[in-house]
Amino acid sequence: MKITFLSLILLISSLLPQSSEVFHQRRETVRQQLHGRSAIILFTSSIHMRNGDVGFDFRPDNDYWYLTGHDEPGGILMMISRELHSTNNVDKEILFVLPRNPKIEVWTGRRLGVEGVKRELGFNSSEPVDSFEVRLENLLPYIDTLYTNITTSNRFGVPTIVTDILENYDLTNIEQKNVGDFIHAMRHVKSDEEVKYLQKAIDVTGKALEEAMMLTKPGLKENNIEAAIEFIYRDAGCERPGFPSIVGSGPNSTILHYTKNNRTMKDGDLLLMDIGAEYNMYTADISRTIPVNGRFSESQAELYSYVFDAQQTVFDSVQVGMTIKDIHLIGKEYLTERGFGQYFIHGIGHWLGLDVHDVGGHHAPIKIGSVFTIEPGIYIAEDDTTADVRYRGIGIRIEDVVLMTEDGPMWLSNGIPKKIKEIERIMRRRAKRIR
Ligand SMILES: [Mn+2]
Repeated sequence: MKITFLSLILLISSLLPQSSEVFHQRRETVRQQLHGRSAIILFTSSIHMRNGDVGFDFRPDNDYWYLTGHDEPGGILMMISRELHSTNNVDKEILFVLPRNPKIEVWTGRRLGVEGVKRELGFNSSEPVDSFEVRLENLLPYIDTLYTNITTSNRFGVPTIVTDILENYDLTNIEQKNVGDFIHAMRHVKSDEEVKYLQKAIDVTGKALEEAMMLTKPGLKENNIEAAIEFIYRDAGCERPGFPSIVGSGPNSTILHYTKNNRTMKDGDLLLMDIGAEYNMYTADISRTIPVNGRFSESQAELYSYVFDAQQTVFDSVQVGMTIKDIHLIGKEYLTERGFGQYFIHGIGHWLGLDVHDVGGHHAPIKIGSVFTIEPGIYIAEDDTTADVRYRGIGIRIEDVVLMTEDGPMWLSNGIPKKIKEIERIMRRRAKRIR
């Protein structure tokens, strides 16, 4: 392809962070669905302490991020319905943030603060988090429905300023609902811009997998490969892995979410890598299974071809309107017909986006703009006497990402080596590399 100056500019600009206008538009779309005396409170977590005075790395809550684009701990978004806004003199939306504080910022880095939020995130109204309690206290008598993003899985991250209010105030006349009712349907369908971020995350993950194929050999440890993978992410400007990298060899290939990654790889092992770089908050999720010595054994190749063909069969039958459950049954049936259905012990895939297991659920229909994974697998533990001895200790998963388009399903992870011959060819190249 001939790259002109203009197309180069477009290529670069297309990967800029989303503009504040995108987030503003999303809030407007949410507000159109907010009726009567209702309000939304969306929080993002504070820093969680890891040990002593060291905190875990911060990453914003996805629903919060999706509506604000604010990437700092401790923020709270308050939005009210149009009706409430027109009958009361209350701001239609306020972003509460940690205020500027030079004495703290010299330790932990610059904050946007109230003025920065207005200037850079396009909010008309922003206040320090300390004002949140009074603002909510004033609002409560006027509302009958309160939408929040507090769920059972994230409730430990809810700032105390929110939990205190929910515990100490009389909310018996207020129905509490999950804000996901509005936001998750929006998050499910990806814009062109979101697909570009996902594509970048996937491309970098593919590069990392090729690098892993070139490095892997008997005697190296799983963590050597994990380190090479995550080096590529950071080197390419990705923020972090979207989930803990799974790099499991030999018997560890049959453990679905193995993340210790510290075993020495042996001749004859398979190595299963299930990994994903995160770029601009969007995560990839790709799995490849490779032979540690560079050549699949006969029984490994046999099971690999079943998994490979199961994945392609599912892809070939995917249509708009099907659910993840529907396509799961297609993959399950394929492997069952070959005698290995009982060793396919997880779902065929999931939605992908800001979360690796993105919002939507197994019963939501595939739409144009849906992004999801197809990841059949066969896992036969070393001591599984239900399988022929030559298959024991083999764990295989192949996972790729699909975008549903008007012309049908499209692989977003096309080109990452997957066929047995491609993988073996790449692994022969490792001999030429110095390590
Ligand atoms: Mn997955």
